[in-house]
Amino acid sequence: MMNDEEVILVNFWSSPFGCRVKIALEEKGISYKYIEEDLFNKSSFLSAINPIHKKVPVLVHNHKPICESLNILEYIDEIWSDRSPRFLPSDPHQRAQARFWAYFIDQELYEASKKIYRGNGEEQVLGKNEVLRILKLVEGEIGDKPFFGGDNLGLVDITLVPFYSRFYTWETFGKFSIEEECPKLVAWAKRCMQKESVIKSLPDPLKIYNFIVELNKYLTK
Ligand SMILES: N[C@@H](CCC(=O)N[C@@H](CS)C(=O)NCC(=O)O)C(=O)O
Repeated sequence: MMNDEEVILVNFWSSPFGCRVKIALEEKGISYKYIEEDLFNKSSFLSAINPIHKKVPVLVHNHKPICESLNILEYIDEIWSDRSPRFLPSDPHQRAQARFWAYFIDQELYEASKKIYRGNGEEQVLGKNEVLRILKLVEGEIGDKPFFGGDNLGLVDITLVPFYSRFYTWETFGKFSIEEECPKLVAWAKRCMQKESVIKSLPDPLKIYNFIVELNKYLTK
């Protein structure tokens, strides 16, 4: 990386979306400045760099903002294409498949999981069943490879693994075991946890749990 390049990540510590960007930057060995955004009192800087959604993460590369985590992952892979690993396969069909699964996870998992820790009774059961349905579908895609990306982390791995630090919260609220239902997926997550990039980027599951308990109280005040 040229020394005059400036890379800034604007994020909130618990964000699974921001966690994706951290892992991607770590995997590529890109040094960056981290700015923690207060989502309860958003800065004018956030409004300036993400005027449409005012959400994190935002990557600011040489003063140019890039929004939406999956978009940021592809940007990182493209800009630093000379650095391994490549997050997207070179074969067009495999690349389209990787995008399909990354977008499937992105569109389905977070919303379904919220029903487990925000909902009660029937809604909670619905959330648990939806989460398991999604995880099982994704689990079916890994085959015999160590990672969805093959021997290295790829787009699908980086999209999904941040949610591993939320499994404890989902399981505690929903009273179920993901490992019992999706053993292959949990084995994959544990393999990911052996990567320095992932260990450094994932928040502590207990800290996430405590944060969600407090957030629930705040939201129902
Ligand atoms: N689709 C977006 C989702 C980003 C997102 O939902 N970020 C949350 C933090 S986890 C946020 O900024 N929330 C603030 C808000 O909703 O006002 C992405 O992938 O980057």
